[in-house]
Parts: sequence; structure tokens; C-alpha cells
Amino acid sequence: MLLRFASSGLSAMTTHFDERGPCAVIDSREDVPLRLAGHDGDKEGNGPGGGSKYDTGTVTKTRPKTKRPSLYRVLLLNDDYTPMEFVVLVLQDVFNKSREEAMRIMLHVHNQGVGECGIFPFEVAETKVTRVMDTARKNQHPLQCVMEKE
Ligand code: TYC
Repeated sequence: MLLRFASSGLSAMTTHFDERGPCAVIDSREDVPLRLAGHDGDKEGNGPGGGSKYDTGTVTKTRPKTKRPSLYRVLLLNDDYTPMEFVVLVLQDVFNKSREEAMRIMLHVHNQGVGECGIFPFEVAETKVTRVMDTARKNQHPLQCVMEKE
């Protein structure tokens, strides 16, 4: 985001002056690095915000870097023994699917061998896989659930 403010009437800000008068206003309330736009320094030693002839009097605000979490696809695998109804109930319970959607996914897995239950951040995917596997083991079904990086 580009910040450009007049120097008057902004009491919470500090104003930088050079030979041309007020040229930059810095928000002193935030711990965010600020630099003058339009020039990142050069071999003459005019660093960012250093007051070279390239100064535009505009301040840029560097955003803290944010990373989106990696996503993981949770897959259900077919087998010959787990009852269809059990798979449908697991899809409804663990993946919050409607009865109709759960039935559709179960039949897809039954016919194709594998099917997607959802895509989630790592820890959510891991928890769902664990819930499916624990429920299957407790009920002595060989149902398998895995996750893969999207
Ligand atoms: N193939 C199983 C059956 O015929 C049903 C089933 C569907 C099992 C999906 C696992 O992930 C699965 N009883």
C-alpha cells in the first residue's frame, strides 16, 4: 500500500524535512519498516529513503510476509469388506457431508477404488484421517483413509 499524507493535521505522525520542505510522513505508531518509494539505493550510496534526487516524497509500507498453509487432500480407499452404510456414516460424521453427498462419494470410491473426501490444512486433514482410521479399527473394518499434498 502506498501512503502519501500532507504534513499538517496528523499529530500521531512524524514528518521528514529536506531542502524542499516536508517530504514524507511516517506512521510512528506501527512497527513496520517504511521507505521512500521509487528508488532502492544505488552505487553512489543513496540508500532507500536516503534523500537522493530520485525521492518522490512518497512512503511505502512493507507488509509482514504471510504464507498460506499448504493444503492436503483426504482420500478414502475401497476395500471388499467395509459395509457401504459404515462408509456413508463416516463421511457424514467426519467430513460433515449430507446423506446424499456421502452416498455419492462412497459409490465413487466403491466403483473407482479411491475418492476425495475434502481438502484441508495439514493438521485438519491429519485429524480427519486419524478419526476415520480409529473408527474403522474400533469397528473391525479394514477401511483405509490417507492424505496427500494437494
Ligand atoms: N466396497 C465396499 C463394499 O462393497 C464398500 C466400500 C466403499 C468400502 C467405500 C470402502 O471406502 C470404501 N462393501
